[in-house]
Formats: sequence, structure tokens, C-alpha cells
Amino acid sequence: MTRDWDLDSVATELLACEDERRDREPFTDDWTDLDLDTAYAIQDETLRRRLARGERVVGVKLGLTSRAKQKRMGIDVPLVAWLTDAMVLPAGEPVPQGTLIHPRVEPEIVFVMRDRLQGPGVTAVQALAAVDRVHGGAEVIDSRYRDFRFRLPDVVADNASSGAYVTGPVGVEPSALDLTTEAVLVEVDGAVVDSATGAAVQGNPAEALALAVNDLGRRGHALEAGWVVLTGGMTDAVFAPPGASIACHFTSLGSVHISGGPREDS
Ligand code: OOG
Ligand code: MG
Repeated sequence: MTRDWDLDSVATELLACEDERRDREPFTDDWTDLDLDTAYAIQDETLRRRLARGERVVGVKLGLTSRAKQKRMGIDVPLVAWLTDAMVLPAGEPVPQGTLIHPRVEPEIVFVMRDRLQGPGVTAVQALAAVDRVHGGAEVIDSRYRDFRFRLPDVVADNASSGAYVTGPVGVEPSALDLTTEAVLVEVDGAVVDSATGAAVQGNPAEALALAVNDLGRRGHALEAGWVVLTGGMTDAVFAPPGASIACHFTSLGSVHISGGPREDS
């Protein structure tokens, strides 16, 4: 088998797909032995290019940390990816349809870090002790792969389908709530379509946080003070087309509303 791709050309193609709002088939269809280390190196290369064009790292996101997400995507291994300031969606703003390919929305527990943390070897208890605030949030994911069809190395290289994310307005100290029983209802056009509690995320979102710190540690990075950590979709993601009205109602972390923006025909 000849393979036409390497680290550099995959990074170029992924960023081009993003810029041109174009989806494609997964690289592992051709590059069948693309391994995880190379996939993370591609992810880091795309980050390097985002920074070179003026973006700033604001934190990290975890992906595939709940059974609901793992089952839907057919991959049962969590992953970590980068968040930059270009991905911040202010609360109340619609889904940025003009820059995304096929956005989907998912509810997430979001941590804002008070202290710098360096893994590996960090426990969930230690990780939670470094958290400043817990927020409810919503991620707008947008895979560069057609129909969200990918294998683990593809989605790692694609920065875990990063698109945009909203941090809800309510932020509390971690000691103010039980993360495992914090629940969310996902509403689309006024109908509840899904629900979960924090326990869906690795048993406790603090476990996902520890996983992120330890994974970054192995990759030679720390989790920096002030960074945001998206701990992963608690439920399956919902489509977010123009005209849709999506809400994630958390029990003690308030609600996050995202509109799909105006319908194209209106
Ligand atoms: C991969 C990204 C997963 C999450 O929260 O699980 C993710 C995908 O579903 O396309 O962001
Ligand atoms: Mg997510």
C-alpha cells in the first residue's frame, strides 16, 4: 500500500477543511497504520499553526469520556485536545454556521483552573483541589470528517472535532456541588431529548480532569492556571441546524441556550 499522507500534509489538510468548510473521508482509510503518537503530533502541529496565526491557548477539551458519546462514535477511548480563544462562543451567541461544516451541540461540565497542575500522577482529588470554578457549558463540535465517521487516530489529529464552546454564566466552587449527581436536561425546540448526570463522565468529571492533566503531562505540557477544561459530552450530541433552539438545563449550574441562528430561507 502506498500512503500519500504524512504529519505535515494531514495537518495542512485538516486546517484547510476547517477554513474551507469542507469535510472529507478519514485518513485511516488510506493511512491504516496511523498511530496515536503520530495523531497527537498532528494535533500539536495544527495547534502550532493556529498559534502562528495569532490564536492563544485557553485550555483543553476531553472527548469520548461518557458511554453515550463512546457508543455513538464507536470509540471507547477518551482523548484530549486544545482549545483556543478562536473557539470561545459568548453566551447568547448563535451557532457560528458560517464557519462550521455540520455543527452538533453537547452539554458539558466545565472547570476553570485556579492553580497550575503538572501530571502524570495527579489524582482526581488533587485535580479538583486546583479548580477555581465549575460551570455548566455546551460544546459545538464540528468534525472535519464526513458524517462524523472516523477512527481514534483521525479524531485525535482533528483536535477532537473542536468547533466552539460556551461557558454558562453560573460558576460555583467545586465544594458547592456534588459533581456526580449534577444533572442536565437537553432540550431541542422545547422538547427534552436527553439527560444525564455528571457521573456519566468517567464516574466523576474530576476523573476526566485528572485524565487530562496526566495525559498532558505525558505529552510534556502542564495544565495552566486560568485554563478552561471541557470534561466531555455528558449525553450524545444533538444537531444544531439554522432555526434550531437548544438548551442545556443543569440542576445547580444554570442553563445554557444556543440558537442555530436564522433559517436560510428567512
Ligand atoms: C469527537 C469529540 C468528542 C466529546 O465531548 O466527547 C467530544 C466527536 O464526537 O466528534 O467533544
Ligand atoms: Mg465535547
